[in-house]
Amino acid sequence: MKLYYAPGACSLGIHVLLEEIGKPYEGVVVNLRQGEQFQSDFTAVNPKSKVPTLERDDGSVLTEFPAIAYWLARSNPDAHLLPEDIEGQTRALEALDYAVATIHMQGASRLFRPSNFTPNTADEDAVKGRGREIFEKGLGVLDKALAGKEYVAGAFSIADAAVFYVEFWAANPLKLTLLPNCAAHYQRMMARPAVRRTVRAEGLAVA
Ligand SMILES: N[C@@H](CCC(=O)N[C@@H](CS)C(=O)NCC(=O)O)C(=O)O
Repeated sequence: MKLYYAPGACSLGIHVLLEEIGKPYEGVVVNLRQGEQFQSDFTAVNPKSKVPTLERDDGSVLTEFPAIAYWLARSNPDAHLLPEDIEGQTRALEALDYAVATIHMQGASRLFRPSNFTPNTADEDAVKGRGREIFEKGLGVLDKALAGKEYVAGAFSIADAAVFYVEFWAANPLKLTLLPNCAAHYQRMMARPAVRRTVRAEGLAVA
């Protein structure tokens, strides 16, 4: 397999899952700042111009964090990346979707790329402000969901990989103080050998 990723981007979560699984894969860095996602070498693989992108051993390509995470979990049952029971699976998907579709796509995207949300430079601070509100509210919801739990759906699952990358953004580039349950979850994640290997492989400086 080949994982196309950008250091510190949302692909961090899929990178963690690949390390948890432990099968061989190649990491390919896509430099988003230099616009490599729009160059033909990459768009030939993923015309959406986004990471994470996973090229499987048969050459087929998967995009979208939830789909990649779900496929990795279902095709590697020994890694126990999804709960066995339907309630646990549903809760894992619920948190995964919230982290990716709301906290990331609606909150962080406004904060990091305000120009994608308005044609007027003068409005960008307002866009960022709304992004911060969505991002912080989202982390508040996750903090409540994590009360009394080590991981989002009980045992470690694909949901934790998604929650981890938004916590990572909060703690690092955004320098926010995580609420207590998220802070404990973030530290628990950082203590996992697979997460340590991923952070090292991506060359990330962490708080
Ligand atoms: N919906 C996609 C979102 C992926 C995404 O937004 N990735 C960002 C990095 S965190 C990206 O590749 N951005 C490049 C760009 O927007 O130019 C998913 O779930 O994988």
